[in-house]
Amino acid sequence: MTRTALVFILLLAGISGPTLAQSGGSATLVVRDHRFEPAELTVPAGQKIELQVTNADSTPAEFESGELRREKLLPPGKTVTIYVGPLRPGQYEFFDDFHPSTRGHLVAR
Ligand SMILES: [Cu+2]
Repeated sequence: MTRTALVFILLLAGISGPTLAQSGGSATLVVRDHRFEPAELTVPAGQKIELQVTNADSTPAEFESGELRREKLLPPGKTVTIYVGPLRPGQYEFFDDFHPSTRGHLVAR
């Protein structure tokens, strides 16, 4: 291994460490035009997730999920924090209880 390659690997390790730590444990979700953005949200399994959910619509929404056992009002224009997990690997459906066709899911892996 050349010295340059070693430096590159150390650099990569240094970059990926903090980036993983940052994305692990938190995620953001937006309700806009009665759709979840993104409709599929990947989060790390096995740890508590801080979900920041913003309702960008001018009408109230309600984040609800039987699988995640959460129900939280999302006033128009507000951001609400919802804690979920630690989750086993898998898919977890959620929807807007005021607009049940507004659906999405978390993928824990
Ligand atoms: Cu409800």
